Amino acid sequence: MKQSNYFNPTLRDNPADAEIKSHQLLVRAGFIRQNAAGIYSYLPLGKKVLMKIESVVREELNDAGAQELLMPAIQPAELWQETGRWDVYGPELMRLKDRHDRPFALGATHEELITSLVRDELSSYKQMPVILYQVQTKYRDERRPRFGLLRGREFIMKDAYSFHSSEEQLDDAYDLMHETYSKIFTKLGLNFRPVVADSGAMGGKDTEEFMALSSVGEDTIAYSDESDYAANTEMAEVTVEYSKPDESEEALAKGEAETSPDREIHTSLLKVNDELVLVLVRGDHELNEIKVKNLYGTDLVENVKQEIDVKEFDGTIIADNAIKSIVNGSIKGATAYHNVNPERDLSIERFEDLRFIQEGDPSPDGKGKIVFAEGIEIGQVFKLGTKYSEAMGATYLNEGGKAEPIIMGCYGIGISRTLAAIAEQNADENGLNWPMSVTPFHVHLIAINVKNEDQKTLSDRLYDTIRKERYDVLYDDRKERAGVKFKDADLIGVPIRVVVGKKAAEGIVEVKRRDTGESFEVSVDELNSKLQKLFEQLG
Ligand code: 9G3
Repeated sequence: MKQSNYFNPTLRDNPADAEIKSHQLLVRAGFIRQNAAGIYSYLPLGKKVLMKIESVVREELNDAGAQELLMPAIQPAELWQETGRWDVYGPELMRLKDRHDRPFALGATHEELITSLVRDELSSYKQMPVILYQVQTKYRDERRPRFGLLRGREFIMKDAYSFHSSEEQLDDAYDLMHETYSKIFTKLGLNFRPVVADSGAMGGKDTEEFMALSSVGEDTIAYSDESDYAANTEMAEVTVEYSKPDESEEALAKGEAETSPDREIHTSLLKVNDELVLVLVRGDHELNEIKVKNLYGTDLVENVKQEIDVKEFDGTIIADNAIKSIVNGSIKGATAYHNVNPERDLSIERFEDLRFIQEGDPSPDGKGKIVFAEGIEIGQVFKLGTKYSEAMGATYLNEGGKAEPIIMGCYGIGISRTLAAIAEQNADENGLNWPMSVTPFHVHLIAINVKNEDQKTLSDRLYDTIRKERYDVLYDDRKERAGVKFKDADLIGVPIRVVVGKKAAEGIVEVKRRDTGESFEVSVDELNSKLQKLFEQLG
């Protein structure tokens, strides 16, 4: 492709609303343009990368035996009413009316749609297992779209759904998709980790997220420095055993006393369902309300802003396990106490794991210590069970001829989000830097001075000979100064650059790697073997 007529508007400056480098660079390098908040156009360079990511995803999914289909983005409201989700989701679910005033949703995801499809088609255990997938545009009206493609209101997702006649079959599909995702993200050159995303109970893994490590990620991962244990910090369980130091217990006294944080008792008053519960955590820890929700099996947990006197409180008191380690502790606030010995002075109903895990805590699998990292969620795998098939009457006849609800799994990859994550992980201060697996072009050919006959002739010739080797070549044949061409080439981030300059007459060109900046002078007749070697290195 010759840049002299390529639609690739590059910019010198960062767009005002772009806060992270992948967003800044994708706009400046002419890969995307915003049309509205969280809504983007992919220009030719961006579209080429999207297609490469999709082809890696398709290759691995097809290899795994999944079958590609395509569902509509416009979904009849009735389907979402059958599962009750029409009323569960608020303004995030984009809705519209057709010309007959009938209500529709713009697809945020496709569980309802796919279940309505299979309930008419899958009727026997003999037809399962089956994994169906699509690559489709999704719509979610995020309150605060930001970070470019990382959190958009229209985005591209590969969503897959699996259908089974037994839990074992679902487990096999789940494991197969987990393995397939690892292959995909490895091929895309991402630094990623699968993360336990559901109730931290090890083994009961029915939801995992694939996180691309990045400081701009919105999720925090707790992972072991010695094993492959990794979980969302809100899910990670704390397995520290606490015991009381042998220290003489002083008499309880009113009033404040200076103690170290690990001897302080922090109280949180919560309304759980409709019951008041006082939760105690040690001063150097933080209450994890998700764990309170999981403990009581409810989402109805809210903070009650009210000062209480723990000695007067006659509701339920529960404590994080670390409270067991406190001797002569202190409680601050309106009604302060010191020399508090929790098990002696407070009627604690139960000790549980209620705190957020911290860096340095032992990994729950007993191997190594916990380290934190930010991550971008680029994929997720779910065991759905029969939630949708029961709600929508999708049943099959089992071996005994009895109708059973179909058992389902679902598996997503954020395609456009993955593009941004790859950009985020590989970019440097000069611009984008694409791995060979997704780069929009393999070689960036630059003629320094197209008015110079030697340079122009040689460049035109190389443009043909390099493409004959099946390389995709972006040829900068513009009447621009060298500096402009190099800046644009750094921005766009094609992995290998061939520069035709002053030594064209001697048949010498420069070959340069975008990732390391290494450059080599090469004679024209060695060029193709040099490119071949570089390709092997860059994989
Ligand atoms: C909605 C809206 C937002 C949503 C959902 C529904 C997230 C919703 C969860 C999933 C689960 C899996 C298939 C592919 C992998 C993920 N945000 N989820 O269901 F209406 Cl507005 O999407 N779906």
